[in-house]
Amino acid sequence: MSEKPNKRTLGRTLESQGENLMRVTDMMIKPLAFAVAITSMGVMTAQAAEKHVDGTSLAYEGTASAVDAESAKVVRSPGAPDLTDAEFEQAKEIYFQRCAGCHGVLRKGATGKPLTPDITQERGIDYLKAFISYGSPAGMPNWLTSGDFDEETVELMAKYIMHEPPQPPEFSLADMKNTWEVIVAPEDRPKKQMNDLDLENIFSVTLRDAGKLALIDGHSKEVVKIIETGYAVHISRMSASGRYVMVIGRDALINMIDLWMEEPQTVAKIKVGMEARSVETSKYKGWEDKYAIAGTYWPPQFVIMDGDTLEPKKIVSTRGMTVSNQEYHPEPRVAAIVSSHAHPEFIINVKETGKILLANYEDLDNMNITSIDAAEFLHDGGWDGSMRYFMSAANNSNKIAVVDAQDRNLEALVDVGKIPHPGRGANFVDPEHGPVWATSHLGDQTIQMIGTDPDGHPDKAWKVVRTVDGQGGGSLFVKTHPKSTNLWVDTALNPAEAVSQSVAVFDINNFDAGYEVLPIAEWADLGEGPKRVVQPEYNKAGDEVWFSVWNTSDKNSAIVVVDDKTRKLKKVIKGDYMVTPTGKFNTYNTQHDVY
Ligand code: DHE
Repeated sequence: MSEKPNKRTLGRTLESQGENLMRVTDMMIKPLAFAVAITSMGVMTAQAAEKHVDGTSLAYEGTASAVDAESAKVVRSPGAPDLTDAEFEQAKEIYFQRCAGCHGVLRKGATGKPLTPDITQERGIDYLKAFISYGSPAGMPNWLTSGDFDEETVELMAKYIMHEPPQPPEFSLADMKNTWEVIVAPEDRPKKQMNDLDLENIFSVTLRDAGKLALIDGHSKEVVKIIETGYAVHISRMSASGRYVMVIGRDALINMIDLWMEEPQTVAKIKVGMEARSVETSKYKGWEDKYAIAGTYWPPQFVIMDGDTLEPKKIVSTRGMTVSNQEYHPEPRVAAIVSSHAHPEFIINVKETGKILLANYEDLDNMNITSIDAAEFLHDGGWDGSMRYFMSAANNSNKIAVVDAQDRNLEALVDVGKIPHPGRGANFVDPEHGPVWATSHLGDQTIQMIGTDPDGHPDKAWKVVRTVDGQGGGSLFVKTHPKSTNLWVDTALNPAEAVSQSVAVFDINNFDAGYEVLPIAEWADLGEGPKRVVQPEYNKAGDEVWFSVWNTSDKNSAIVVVDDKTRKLKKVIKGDYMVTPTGKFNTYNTQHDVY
């Protein structure tokens, strides 16, 4: 793993993430383990637990925070049981690793309930201990009965959350500049491509737990280069020119990789905060590659950087009022960011406030930001086929927010299934309903198509025009390609192994025929492990689909390439370097927003 300020914590974090995912899944497979789970209303039955699917989303969102627990300052609070310094430190570390993903760093609540002292002190220690021990049907794990915590740890955590939440430090322009490194200055970079790679068909593959990224040639399937990155790269995005790959890790480190160098390499890097998930570059005509932007989970802000060097220019806080209760939220995390093609703007999802910001980058000193009220817990999303409308999942509101990037306003809020999770979604022309954009769901088995053509099909626009059942809940990503008639749906977090290790594929011209299941993990022939099949991604030609077979870091993983037309196995890419592949991003499709 690459060098990081809080390496000690992160090592353990990585292990616990894998374990956490496995543990929650276990509980879902054996619902009796939930039988004693209590709620504020009483005891939860095994039957209720069996129906309950939120364990899936918990496994997804409950991963450890990259924020360094040691950096958060302890505040002792009146009315809370005393703790020694050592106990505080221990509890803080456990909280950041196990609890912050759902309850938020400042415990103001996200998908988990708020845990501020006004609430926790009123509930009292016995209630808190029971809750931590046995969990709840709303997704709180049963930390004691699962064997993760002993009685002492339960008591420690109950006491800890009765104190004010320790706040990690802010991250200023000076802090960013301290981490900023231009490894090859723009004037020293090549003026033309210095290698003979097909730069339109490279896959940038996250090797999550190795702290690395693999660039793989889409034709030969050979590794072009393995590049050291930050901790757990989350996504790659392409610069508008297609020359630079921008990758961001959970630890908020951005690597800017120049594909024109004889051997592609990192030419600039910067840490923009303590925890992050999103990066993008300016794509509006005349502004290509001028700026880059990154959004952070902690601190809650985004930063606009120089597109050639990553020099940080402008930081904007996202703290503010929620759209529903108009209540102050101290920690609204920045989720997906896309680059507008209609105006020189970035479109930014602010998760906890439910606001979508249109940040205009024409004049950073007099910055114009349009704030659109959408719905809470905005997460991922992508463009409709015309690239005028941004389709964004407000996942715990069970809605898709549609932003008109041209008119800069909210076009619609569409009710969909439970916890929509589209990735960037999938665009195609439905034989009955015209142009649609599709999403699958973490919380149910449905895949839903929303009409996206207000001019040609006004009666269908911004309505769910078709719902089909897939293999089950726990779906993270759907994908198709303009040249394909297949719609691929993963179910990576489904509790049943047979489902999480395979994908469903629909014929978009014949949904009535149902779906075919391809046993992707079995094809990879990897031996033991969870082997979750995640994130379909097309090659440039649209005739191959690549799937990650995501195993734990101590076991073998692979990428499986499927022929799109025949739906037959084409190639298994594996090797010692293939550690926990998660996302993979085709250069051309990512650059041009083809999905
Ligand atoms: Fe992701 C996209 C956040 C867990 C793999 N993930 C995103 C985006 C956000 C996000 C905000 C959209 C970025 C954009 O478009 O600008 N992801 C989060 C979380 O907060 C969450 C729930 C918990 C966490 O602690 O990170 C989370 N994500 C995961 C995983 O467990 C996955 C499966 C494996 C991993 O890397 O940890 C995962 N997320 C991905 C991938 C994308 C992504 C592959 C990009 C999909 C695409 O096609 O664009």
